[in-house]
Amino acid sequence: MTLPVALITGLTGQDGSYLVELLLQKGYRVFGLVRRASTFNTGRVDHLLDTFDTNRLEFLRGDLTDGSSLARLLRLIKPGEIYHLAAQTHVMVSFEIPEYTADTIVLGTIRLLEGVREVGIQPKIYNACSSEVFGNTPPPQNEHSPMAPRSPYAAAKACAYHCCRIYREGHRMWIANGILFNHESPRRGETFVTRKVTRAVARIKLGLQNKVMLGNLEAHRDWGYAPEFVEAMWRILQQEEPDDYVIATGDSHSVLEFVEEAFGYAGLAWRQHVEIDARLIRPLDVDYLLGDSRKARSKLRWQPKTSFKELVHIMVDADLKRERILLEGTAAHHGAGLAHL
Ligand code: NDP
Ligand code: GDR
Repeated sequence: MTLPVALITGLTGQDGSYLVELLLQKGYRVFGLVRRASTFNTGRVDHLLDTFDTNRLEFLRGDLTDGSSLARLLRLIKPGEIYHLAAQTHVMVSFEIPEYTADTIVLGTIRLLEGVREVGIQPKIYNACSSEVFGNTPPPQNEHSPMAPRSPYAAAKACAYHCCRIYREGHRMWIANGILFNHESPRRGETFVTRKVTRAVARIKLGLQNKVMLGNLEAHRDWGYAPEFVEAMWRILQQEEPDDYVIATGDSHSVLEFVEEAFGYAGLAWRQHVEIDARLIRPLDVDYLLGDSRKARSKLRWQPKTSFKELVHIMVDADLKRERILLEGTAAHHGAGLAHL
């Protein structure tokens, strides 16, 4: 029996790591695009290498900035489904490296789509769009809300979204945009605000640091749980016809509320540990995101399960566990000096 074949760009990222687990569970053969880095960058998926034989999961070297590598991979594996997740994903960083951000998001997407055309395959393609494209369009935001990007990242995501629609309509390709609102997990990158806070809470609780510097505490985000959001990506590609979907919880909280919940859960007083650093405040920020995902709920039969509080607790618990393990490792290396911790 031939297994369905999927290609994931961005497999080493937060979403890619949960998606590959889901696809392997569902019986897919999965290929992951992995870029070259000077240090190991497969930490989020290394656990899978032991679990699955190499016929089910394979990493292939490539880069969104290198169209020839994308075309070569497509020719080699001829995937039936492509989950295009790779990107420069940090909004604040996009103000500092706008060209690279646009190169990965806009040109990277075009290179991938052109590669598909050149190789002559007809896969179903998922493109990772973002709620950032809505900017300060009043909440709740859905598939019909105007896009008003407020960062180079968001502008690039809006452009890639339109490119995907143009290829869908113009070249009759099967491409769907998932307009996902923020989704978090213990695997979230450490420089995004939720993980920055939960990691700091754990380290403060264990006496490893005392302060955390933050920027805008007033911004509101609709935060969901990443494993549930990758399930929506898969459901989008199981539809007969390609379409665009907002994926969100419909519950919005401020950064300050996240901080209060995380510190409170660990029994800490946030005011004693949080300081505002003006350098972390963005030239432009998105004030209030709250998604209306009724279309996905009815057409995809998808719905989120994890509440805001549960999400915060999952992340704090995971960081406490991780920091304790790291601490024990340090104690083992450095001997008795740290044993009292
Ligand atoms: P991450 O930042 O965790 O992962 C990004 C992935 O892209 C990593 O695998 C990274 O590789 C890879 N990547 C970056 N640059 C390149 C490149 N030049 N060539 C090849 N690969 C590259 O992002 P998430 O998992 O959180 O997000 C997945 C996608 O969904 C992204 O497109 C993001 O913009 C979008 N999105 C995310 C949301 C969220 O809340 N998480 C919400 C809405 C949209 P490496 O591991 O080597 O760094
Ligand atoms: P976002 O996530 O920009 O929504 O993009 P991030 O966690 O970076 O910021 C959320 C809000 O928190 C405020 N903030 C801080 N942010 C960071 N990173 N660091 C801080 O110290 C800090 N202090 C306050 C920000 O100003 C902002 O208002 C994420 C990414 O995953 C994108 O790729 C994705 O498209 C969107 O979510 C949906």
